[in-house]
Amino acid sequence: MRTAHRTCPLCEAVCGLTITLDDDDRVVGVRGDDADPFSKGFICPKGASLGRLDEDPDRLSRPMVREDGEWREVGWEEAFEAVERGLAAVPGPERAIYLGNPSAHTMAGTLYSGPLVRSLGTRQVYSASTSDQMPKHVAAGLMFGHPLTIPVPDLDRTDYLLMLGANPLESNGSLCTAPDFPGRLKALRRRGGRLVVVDPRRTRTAALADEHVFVRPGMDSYLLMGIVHTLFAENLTDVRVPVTGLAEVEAAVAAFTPEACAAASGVPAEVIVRLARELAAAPTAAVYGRIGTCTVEFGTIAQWLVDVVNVLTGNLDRPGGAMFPRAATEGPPRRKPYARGRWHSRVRGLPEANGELPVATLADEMETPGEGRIRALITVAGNPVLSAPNGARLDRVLAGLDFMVSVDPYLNETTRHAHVILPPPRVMQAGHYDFALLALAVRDYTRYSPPVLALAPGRPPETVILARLAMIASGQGAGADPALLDEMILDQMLRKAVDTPGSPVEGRDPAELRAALTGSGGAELRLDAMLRLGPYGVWGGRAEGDDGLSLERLLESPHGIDLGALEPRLPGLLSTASGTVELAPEAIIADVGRLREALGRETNAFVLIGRRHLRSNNSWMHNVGPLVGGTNRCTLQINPKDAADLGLAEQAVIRSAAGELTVWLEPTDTIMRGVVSLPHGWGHSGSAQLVAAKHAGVNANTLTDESIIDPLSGNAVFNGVPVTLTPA
Ligand SMILES: Nc1nc2c(c(=O)[nH]1)N[C@H]1C(S)=C(S)[C@@H](COP(=O)(O)OP(=O)(O)OC[C@H]3O[C@@H](n4cnc5c(=O)[nH]c(N)nc54)[C@H](O)[C@@H]3O)O[C@H]1N2
Ligand SMILES: Nc1nc2c(c(=O)[nH]1)N[C@H]1C(S)=C(S)[C@@H](COP(=O)(O)OP(=O)(O)OC[C@H]3O[C@@H](n4cnc5c(=O)[nH]c(N)nc54)[C@H](O)[C@@H]3O)O[C@H]1N2
Ligand code: SF4
Ligand SMILES: [Mo]
Repeated sequence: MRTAHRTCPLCEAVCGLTITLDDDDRVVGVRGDDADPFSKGFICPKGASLGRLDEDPDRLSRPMVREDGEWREVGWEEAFEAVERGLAAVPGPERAIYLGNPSAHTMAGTLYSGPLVRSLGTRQVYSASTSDQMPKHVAAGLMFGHPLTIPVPDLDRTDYLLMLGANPLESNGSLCTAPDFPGRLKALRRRGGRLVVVDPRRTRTAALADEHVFVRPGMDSYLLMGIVHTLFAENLTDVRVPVTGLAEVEAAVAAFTPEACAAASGVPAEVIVRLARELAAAPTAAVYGRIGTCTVEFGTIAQWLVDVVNVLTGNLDRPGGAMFPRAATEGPPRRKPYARGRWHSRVRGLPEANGELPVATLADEMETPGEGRIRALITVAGNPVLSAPNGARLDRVLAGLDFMVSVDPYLNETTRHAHVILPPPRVMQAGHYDFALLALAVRDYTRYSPPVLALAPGRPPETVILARLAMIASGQGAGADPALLDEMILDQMLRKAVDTPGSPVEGRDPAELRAALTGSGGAELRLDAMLRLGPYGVWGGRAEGDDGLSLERLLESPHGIDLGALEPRLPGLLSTASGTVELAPEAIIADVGRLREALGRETNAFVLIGRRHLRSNNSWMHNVGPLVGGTNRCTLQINPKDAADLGLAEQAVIRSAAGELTVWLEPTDTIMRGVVSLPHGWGHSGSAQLVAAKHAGVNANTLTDESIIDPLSGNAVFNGVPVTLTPA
């Protein structure tokens, strides 16, 4: 028996785990790591099942090639040669890539998807971001100058938290990295703070709050507009950071009186006014909006308003408010102002955001004939057949591709359309560093987890799989040495650092710096370079001498290192053209017109929203017994009064503009009238996941409509989908 420590890679909470392995290297126990200064022993059922998930016999252990409808296991060299042939037949602009959610969690995805995208020579770049948080990036880019300059609520110090469209008691938090989110919310209440949750469902998070406010799906922007209107009308604004556009915001919200906003959002006017007064009066307060406010038709407006309120109440960038983390691998200061819409999609003319096109138009781009039609697709850690709007259409269209390669541990609803599947090794065999999530953490903290288990001989880590794909895509061939790519990237990074005036290594010799780096393999070397150059690094960050960070230092600290509470960072962090927080970006103010026009719009009798469950994660954790056991979770929640009015009993047929499903009903008074909720990630079919097949459920994204998006970000609309219901 031995124990190992590593970070859980399964959600955004970055919990430290203590893993017990037997002499045959089988995982016999997983518990929370009490010595982790950030997660302090917290663990959830998914983390506790990591061993089972990792040892799932249905995970692919060798590459698969599909020929004439038959799957065949092949060796790695043969698989990469098949990829080379498949990609060579398709010119760059007709190749596409889709990066799924786990690619934001793996070192492979965070370090190598950039080089892979660039080597493909295409603008057909898609990811789960446009099914998720793209409105946040666009709002942050326009207001703060960079799409990753995203503030997080200072959970541990705030006196008042207004949370919209998030349910961290199930999700464990998102765009707000906070292990033991539930415990942190309880602590907020214990110290006398107030928690208000806005959600069309009385969730477990809402049940824990001081107050729960029902809102009509997709309509949070009205609630927030009403709050901003009140802050101006009652002279409650207290701006403490440098801003431009204050007068424009005041003008833009003029029409959004609490009364008008109440009618549109379903939140009574007196509640809107009271929330505004409470936010202004609280010693410190933070507004936090998540998936329920992003995947809606006014998603970017909602994200903008969240931070407008944080600014107007004096809470942006102050302890207890909404603050900007300082990650250990943060790069040099961001200087270039944000730009979006630099190019547009071929078929629907939709603007790019963050270099990506909306996943809502992926099927159009594969299906519509003409020059530039997507003929080859790479998927990395994604299952868009279950996760993207109108997944049923994607399922049909993927079958028509000339070539598709998937980097994924499973043969599932999406990867079954691939010609080649390249399976990454087990989680325990991969090193882990949360580049993305630690930049959104409620405390500055760092932790590296080296692989717990060695790789089988000849089996490439996922970092190498992606590096080799990048080299194939750029024409260097299946035989090219992936280490050359790493050396090129390291060389560029170090050269840039020594050439940057004011950098801690300005004027030094890149070769000497390169020689100092340690680590086994390109990913560790790159991590070492980023840590050393970063704000706490040995090469001259904040700390002195031995206290500076490097890979070596992290390896000596297997439980992680606390880097302290968040500190104010404005105006230095801003990269807007004005150097201030731009409160009234032109594009957003123009879009407010759309929100105003929709004020008096007639609403559909029933709208659909989603939900998450603690023991699940999107589509891919239904193959582990302990995570799917118990009662069926793929049910349509409906208010019992609505079910009675419609004469619905056990099952119903639900229809939208995109499709229809027969669903099992779960009547519950926790959901507001006129709203029904179905979780996504189910609808398992054509997959080689034998446990999941027994708990198949239905694909909620049969109902979501890819023709409707949030126009500024291109984000998909999953919440507020008009539906009708009839007895089955
Ligand atoms: N209706 C509706 N749809 C939604 C949402 C919703 O709320 N409602 N939520 C959206 C959101 S927020 C997201 S993020 C998307 C997610 O969308 P996707 O990322 O497309 O879907 P996932 O189900 O997360 O699929 C993850 C895939 O990665 C594979 N995988 C797991 N671990 C690894 C690994 O280490 N390496 C590699 N290469 N692959 C791995 C899994 O086998 C699976 O195939 O879904 C979106 N879809
Ligand atoms: N257990 C578990 N954890 C997960 C995941 C998972 O699938 N399962 N997925 C991970 C991913 S990819 C992400 S992005 C995060 C998401 O993390 P969260 O944003 O916390 O996601 P949810 O738990 O879906 O909570 C969203 C809430 O929004 C509500 N809602 C729906 N529509 C609206 C609306 O219009 N307005 C308002 N105010 N509320 C609305 C829903 O009822 C739901 O309670 O979770 C991550 N963690
Ligand atoms: S909360 Fe997230 S990171 Fe923590 S143990 Fe559960 S799945 Fe893992
Ligand atoms: Mo997500």
